[in-house]
Amino acid sequence: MKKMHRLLDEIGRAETIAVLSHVPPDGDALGSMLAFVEALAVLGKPQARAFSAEVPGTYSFMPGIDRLESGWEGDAFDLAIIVDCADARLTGAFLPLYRGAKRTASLDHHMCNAGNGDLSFIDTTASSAAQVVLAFLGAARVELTKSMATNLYVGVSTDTGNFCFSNTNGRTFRDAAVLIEAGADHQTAVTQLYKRRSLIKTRLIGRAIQNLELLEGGRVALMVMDDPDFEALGTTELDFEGVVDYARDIEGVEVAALIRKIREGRYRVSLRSKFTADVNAVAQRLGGGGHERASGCSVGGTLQEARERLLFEIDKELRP
Ligand SMILES: [Mn+2]
Repeated sequence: MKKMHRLLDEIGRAETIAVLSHVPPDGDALGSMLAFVEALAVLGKPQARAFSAEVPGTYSFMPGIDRLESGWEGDAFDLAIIVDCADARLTGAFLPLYRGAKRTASLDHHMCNAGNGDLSFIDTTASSAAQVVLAFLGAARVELTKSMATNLYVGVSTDTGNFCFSNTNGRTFRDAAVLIEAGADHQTAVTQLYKRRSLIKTRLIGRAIQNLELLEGGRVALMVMDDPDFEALGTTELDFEGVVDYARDIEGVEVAALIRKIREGRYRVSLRSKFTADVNAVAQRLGGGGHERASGCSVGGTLQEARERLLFEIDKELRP
């Protein structure tokens, strides 16, 4: 709390303030930035600016999203604040802005945050950076507006897979309750974030499901997408996000994999597991990595070779 007040002092002294996060931004990065920059106006700094080189279309509904600026020039900022960012280098094109600022501060929830900034608030018990921002707003006695609440709610919701991931805890729900009571537009957020999908992506999912096969007595589900499949659909890289989950969610399946061609002789593999199999180990043995329940790698060779190597490695993680 004492440290939070030191940040308030820094804000008070600064004439020019920039708020930054990682690129490309996710819901937590955007929600944390937007709520913070709005709060800075309440704290007497309406000239504070927030930056993001791009904004994925999914988040275009977020209140105040248009005030994010994609570039800057001019003098060094008195204070640069980064949110949801374990490493300042993740700010991409804004790294010179951050490095050039006279003072820096960081608000984050990542375990691996090395403590960027002159002042840093790293709270790994928070499921999202939005909750670290919420704690700061509480310490600063900034009254939550409806738009701040909605933006922070988007951060909490997206970083916890809408309250499903293992980082969801009691505090997640307590903070979410505070945001809902402050007027967070939870219905709009949920509809925009989770009930919206392009026709192309919907068809891609259909195609992937059509090509799905069950192996190992139904414990492994494999989706293979060869290029004619998705080229015909006009998909982009982003459309593949989450497709493999449809395979994982089949009853009895422990490991799911989506193999798709990225170029001749090279296949991209997305891996998911449900309860016990360590797909991080699978991916690492194939030169990739990730988490125990979600990982990825790329495998060379013909489709047949890639498939065999992958299944061989998956097999080792299947407990009898
Ligand atoms: Mn986050």
